Amino acid sequence: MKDLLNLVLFGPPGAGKGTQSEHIIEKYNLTHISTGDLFRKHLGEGTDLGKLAQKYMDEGNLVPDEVVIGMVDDKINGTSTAASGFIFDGFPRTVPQAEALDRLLEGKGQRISGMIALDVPEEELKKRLLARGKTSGRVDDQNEEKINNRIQVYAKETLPVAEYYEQQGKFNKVKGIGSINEIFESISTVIDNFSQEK
Ligand code: B4P
Repeated sequence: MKDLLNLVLFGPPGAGKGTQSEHIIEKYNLTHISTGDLFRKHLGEGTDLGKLAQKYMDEGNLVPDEVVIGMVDDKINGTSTAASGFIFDGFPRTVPQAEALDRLLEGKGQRISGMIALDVPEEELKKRLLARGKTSGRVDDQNEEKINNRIQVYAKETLPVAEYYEQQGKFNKVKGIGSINEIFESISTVIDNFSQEK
């Protein structure tokens, strides 16, 4: 199978992963896999998976690895190969998830092309999430305590994932403050380099 463009979009809660993904999928014709969106869909539909995820999400904790990995596996296998690759948004969030993703892709003769890590200071993250909480109805955006917990969980459980990709020479940091278009331009420059390296 030809080598596709498979990206990991990484960053703390509120860094703009979902926001930038919308632009990236359109420009590069990628299939979007956002574990946060998938869980919110299950939640909305009241599935068993949604009910299980809810108690973790509402508190800003991570959903257990085996649940997340199973859901991503299903999603990858259920996707037709018409797109030019995948963008993984908010996944992997732990090193075991990153290892599982490598194995899943390897089974399909694929690999991660690179990681893009959005860099945003903590004060700005809190401001953005509290602002979104006023309109989104998302329980996890609605008070400072939950937001602080998400940021702490990120530092403890998710940051090691950056190191995992750094060791593979796939880590790329992009400044995540400024206008959405400016940030998208920086991301595009990084992605165009991956494409040339392929
Ligand atoms: P996610 O849905 O991944 O949520 P997020 O980290 O809040 O989102 P993101 O960074 O995408 O922010 P956005 O673009 O929307 O996860 C939610 C929960 O699901 C987790 O806490 C966890 O419980 C669970 N979960 C998900 N994946 C998991 C996994 N792999 N393992 C275990 N558990 C998992 O941007 C935020 C705000 O900033 C928006 O309001 C946006 O308008 C604004 N914004 C964006 N860019 C901006 C800019 N340039 N300037 C100003 N504002 C900007």
